[in-house]
Amino acid sequence: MPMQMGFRWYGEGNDSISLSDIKQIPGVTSIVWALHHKQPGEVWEKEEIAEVKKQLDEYGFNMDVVESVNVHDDIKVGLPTRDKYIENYIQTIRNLKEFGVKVICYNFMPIFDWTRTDLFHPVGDGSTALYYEKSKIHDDPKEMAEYILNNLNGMTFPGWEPERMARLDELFELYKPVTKEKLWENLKYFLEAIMPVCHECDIKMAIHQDDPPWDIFGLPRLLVNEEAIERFLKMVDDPYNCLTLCSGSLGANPNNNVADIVRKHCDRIAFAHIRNVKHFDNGDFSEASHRDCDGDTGILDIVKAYHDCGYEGYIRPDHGRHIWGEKCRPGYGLYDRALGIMYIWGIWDMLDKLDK
Ligand code: DNO
Repeated sequence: MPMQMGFRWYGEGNDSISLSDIKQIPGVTSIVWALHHKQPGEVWEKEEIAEVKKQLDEYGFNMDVVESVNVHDDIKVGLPTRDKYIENYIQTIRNLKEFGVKVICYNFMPIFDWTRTDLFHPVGDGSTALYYEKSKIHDDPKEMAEYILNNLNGMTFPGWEPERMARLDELFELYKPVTKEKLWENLKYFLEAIMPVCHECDIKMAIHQDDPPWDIFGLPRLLVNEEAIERFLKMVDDPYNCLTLCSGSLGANPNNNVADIVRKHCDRIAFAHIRNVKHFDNGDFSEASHRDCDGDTGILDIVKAYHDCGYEGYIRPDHGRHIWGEKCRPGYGLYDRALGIMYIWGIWDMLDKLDK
């Protein structure tokens, strides 16, 4: 079995892209989906999942990968109330199992998910892309949250729930005693509680790395480099404790060699995000097309590493640029991600052919 190609879709009425558009991209078999109206900590009910399944079935897509079932802040902070939210998470895993879900992509980033300072930064060729300007991140987190929420055109983005963003002061207060070590402990507690259910349901938990891979606004971030990934995999050494290996998140730090990580830990990668990043000397970075020479992430080496390892898991192109005037969610347009898929297939198919 080759790797399985997926495409992230935000759901009917919550995405400018239709399933019929996605169906026309060669080789996509999985829709990477989520229930976007859910707050972290809520149970995903069977009827709600069934609704999405019906939509995907119509086009012959599977729903094997869900991204994200977000983890409640009380679990990350380690409050006594965490057990109740872990119970809910377990119920969600059991419900997802009924529909054949195989992989849950999640993250353990405090308060914010991926963070950028400019969502539509000119690339220089007429397109725009997500951009990170290091010096801006020392400023007010509220200003940044407001900027991001105002640019989602009324659409929801997991990790950027307006309800949570409205409580930023309270959340920062809550995380004050949470050191990096405490956060590791809380992650371990969470994973150990759910691993037996993952075995029972045959669902892999696949953690997404922190994006960008360093502390921001004084908040600790754990999954930032190879050393941290090794610590994570050993901490709960279980075949169901896996990675969503995100080349772009890790690639924002030029010291990370993603292809090496793929070679070392391929058996624990359940899901791969492939994306290219271009670095600037002052620490800023811009997202780039998937083409290897447009960025510094080493897309050719990374795809080759997956191929060499006989990777059979799920892959999706990650963010794309906004091209050809497309009006879409930041990073999640149709055109550039479709080009990304064709680039990945191009490398993959040629490597297959050379093997024969
Ligand atoms: C960024 C995405 C992340 C990812 C979550 C997983 O575009 O890759 O938002 O979905 O961190 O929980």
